[in-house]
Amino acid sequence: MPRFRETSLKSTPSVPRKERIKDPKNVMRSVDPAALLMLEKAKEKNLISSFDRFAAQQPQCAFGYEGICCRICFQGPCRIKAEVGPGSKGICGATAYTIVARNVTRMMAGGASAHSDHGRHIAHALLHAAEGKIDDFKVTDVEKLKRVADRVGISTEGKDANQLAKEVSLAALEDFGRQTDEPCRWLWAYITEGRRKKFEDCNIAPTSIDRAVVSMLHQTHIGTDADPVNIIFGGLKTSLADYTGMHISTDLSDVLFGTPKPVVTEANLGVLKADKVNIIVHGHNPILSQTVVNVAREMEDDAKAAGAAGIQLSGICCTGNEVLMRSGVPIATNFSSQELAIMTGAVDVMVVDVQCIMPSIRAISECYHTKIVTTMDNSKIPGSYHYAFDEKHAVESAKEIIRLAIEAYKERQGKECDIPQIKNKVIAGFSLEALLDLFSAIDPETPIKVLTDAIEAGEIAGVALLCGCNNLESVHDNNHLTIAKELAKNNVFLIGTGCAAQALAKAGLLAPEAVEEYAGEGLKNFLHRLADANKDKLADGLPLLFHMGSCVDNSRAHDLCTMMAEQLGVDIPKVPFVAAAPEAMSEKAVSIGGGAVAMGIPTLVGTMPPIEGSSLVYGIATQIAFDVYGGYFIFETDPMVAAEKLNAALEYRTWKLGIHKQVAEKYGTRLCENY
Ligand code: NFS
Ligand code: SF4
Repeated sequence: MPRFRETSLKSTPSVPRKERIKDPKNVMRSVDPAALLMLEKAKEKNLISSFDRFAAQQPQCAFGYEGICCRICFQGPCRIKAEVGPGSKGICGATAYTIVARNVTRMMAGGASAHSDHGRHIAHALLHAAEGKIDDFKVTDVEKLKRVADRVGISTEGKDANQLAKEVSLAALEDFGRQTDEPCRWLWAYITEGRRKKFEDCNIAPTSIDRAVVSMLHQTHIGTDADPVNIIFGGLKTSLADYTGMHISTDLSDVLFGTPKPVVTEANLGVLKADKVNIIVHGHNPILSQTVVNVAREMEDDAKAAGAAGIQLSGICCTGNEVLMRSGVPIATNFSSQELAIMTGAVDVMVVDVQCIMPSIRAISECYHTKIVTTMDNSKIPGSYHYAFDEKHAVESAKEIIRLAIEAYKERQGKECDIPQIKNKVIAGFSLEALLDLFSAIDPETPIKVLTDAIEAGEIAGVALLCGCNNLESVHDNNHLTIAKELAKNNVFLIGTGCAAQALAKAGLLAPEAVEEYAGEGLKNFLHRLADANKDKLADGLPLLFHMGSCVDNSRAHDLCTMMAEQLGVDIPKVPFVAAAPEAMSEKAVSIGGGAVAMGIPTLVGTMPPIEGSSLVYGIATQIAFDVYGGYFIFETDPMVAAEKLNAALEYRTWKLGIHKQVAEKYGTRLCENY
């Protein structure tokens, strides 16, 4: 018997709300040594960063923090002030559970919109490339294109790459705007039979992405839905629309720019070079960043002619992950420390696209020679340079941006840089294809069996996906590192995406040395076996955590989980697979989390989303979700306890899977379908 019942994980966080209020004077809230050095410098120079602003916001409004502030109509804001009496409801009579449910599902709709718009942009670029309307992009990975077409049910017979790409991108665009009642194709094609049935039964299969978002905004308008279960289930539909958009983004980015393969590179602010032209790409959309990377290679000589030793590219947030995965571009830092990168004084241009870009980078850049370049119509920052990045002139725009960086480099001459000499080796680039390729060195017939066998044999404890953001509610990167190390010690096979993977990369956990330092015996043996079988391909060894890409690439992790389910002959709620967003903060994280739970995955969130104001909604997220979908949220802000809960969830699932299999074998019956 495992130590925990699965139900005991669904409790309230071990740190009470009051104790989570932060020390307003402490701005040194990071465990990243490079970030800490920069925060010291910032103090000396009187520069303000998000760390100071976080402190200045304390104590934060408890109504907002708990999700019981409603601003959906302007009779409000209404706040739930009392247990009973007129103060227990908003002016319209909305109760805490309605208000909390509406607020959180609107966040899901925001997240689904962000991911999906990014996917739509890629689908358009692929369509226009296939139609020959743009010269700067083409189908790079024909094999991936065929795999995607096969998967979503488009025949590849007798079609050339462009014709197929056109059909695939049109099918993807249909998933955004279908008006009939079939579910989104990219969702249906990639999930288990059990999930398809579940989503149909619960009426949460989105028919199109845009419609799911619009329906959610309608459902949460004043005076529409007051039923928290119905609202949250509507939110889950939006989350599955988000999943669809993420999958389209990943698939079509791979088709356009190539499916990632293992790369060896570095991470943390030490990747900046004082004697080079430093360009940081920041945001999410690979269309821009990948073009900048490709063009920079051709413009090395221009940089040298200006007296620089070359061009140094590096990345922040998910656009950084995209170019890391495909081109081995080093990681400068992650979300919370983005301003600190500029404070090194070494960044010549920071070029940004969409999402997670702090408007404050512009004010910080003012203190240096750094130029901030915005590129998207829907994402501008007053006072920065705007180079409209239209896909018809992508290469020309990228060249102009690089020329601007070279000019800025010249301007920097004679000024001092403060680059912390801190960086770590990184092995990344593990698309699902790359991961399966590693496994196939041991079992070429059924590569995924290498992973599931090791779990069934008890060598490894299961799989954990570490994903999501930074959130200064926790000490920067601390939750990520603590949880990863604790899970590794307990022999959990680790995969990662987003700013979580960047935190671990900066700290050296994506280097082979980390396996020796942190992995438990079983995980160590497993990774050694895998490394030995792949010596010819990856002489550098294997990392402790396998970096699968940006946040939209959580779709790769979902596919891994689905393959495990199919190999084990069960649905996802039985698979020893957990997800964790230890420092989540964005609407996208809420959307991704909802999707993971609907898929049947225990999902830890290490920073509190605004739902504590309704014990009913809290219960839906932690208990009812489990009863209906088999997945559930674990809210836990103490990273040591969080790791314990994740380990327990894996232990319980592995144990139960074993029992169910034994029983089925003994009595010759079908495998029990209960969670
Ligand atoms: Ni994900 Fe990636 Fe980072 Fe959070 Fe922002 S960059 S899309 S939202 S902060 S992980
Ligand atoms: Fe207040 Fe109701 Fe308006 Fe919300 S929708 S602000 S609770 S009156």
